[in-house]
Amino acid sequence: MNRRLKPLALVSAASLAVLGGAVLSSQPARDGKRPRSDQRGIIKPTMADTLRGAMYADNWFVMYINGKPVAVDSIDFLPHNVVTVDLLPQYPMTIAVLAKDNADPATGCEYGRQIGDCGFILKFSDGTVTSASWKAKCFHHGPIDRDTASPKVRSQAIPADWFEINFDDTSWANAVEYPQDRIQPKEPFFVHDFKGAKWIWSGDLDLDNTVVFRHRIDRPDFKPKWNTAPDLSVTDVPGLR
Ligand SMILES: [Ca+2]
Ligand SMILES: [Ca+2]
Repeated sequence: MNRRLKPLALVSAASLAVLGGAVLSSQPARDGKRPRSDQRGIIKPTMADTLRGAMYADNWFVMYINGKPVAVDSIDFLPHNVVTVDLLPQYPMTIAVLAKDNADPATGCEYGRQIGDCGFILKFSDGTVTSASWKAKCFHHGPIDRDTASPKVRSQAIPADWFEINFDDTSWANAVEYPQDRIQPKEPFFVHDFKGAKWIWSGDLDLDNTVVFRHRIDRPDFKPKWNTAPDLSVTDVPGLR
């Protein structure tokens, strides 16, 4: 069967327990060498093969990797929070993030007629960080001209395949990096490792309210140490494929 390995997100204690149970036969040998294949030639990944991702969005995000949803901000807005996730990497890795400010779609404002700002930052333990090398495109902007007395917005439909590996983002502008004192992240940011990562958004940190980011990581020398792929299907779960 022609199966394509996809990153596996492990976001709950239950899923961690499932994976932990699944890899018992593949724990590293005491000499520290990689596990040998079993009598069937199967080499399973271990948690040592995974990487840890951390994301902070002002105010909300959903992230896809190689076309699969792997993380969603579990808190829409307040309090600001950091989302961490374990990922089983596969390169090339296409990261696609849809991020939203806390903005009323009809006015672009929050708390009545106030203008709120935004920001997104990400760091993976493989060294992947957000920067101006990421692509960014705004799909909802407002209130136009900062007119909160008579607020109007400009929006366009997000392409249905925005998260797909082969989506063509070549015409998109690069993300803009913003200084941390412009973002003013809350306390959870400072208890996680985001060293080296940059705060990014599209061109207007105040008025661009819905933004899609995309970034591809190529590691041509990457060779998985495992030779298995999931047998399960998630197509019976709404929103998953
Ligand atoms: Ca805003
Ligand atoms: Ca905000």
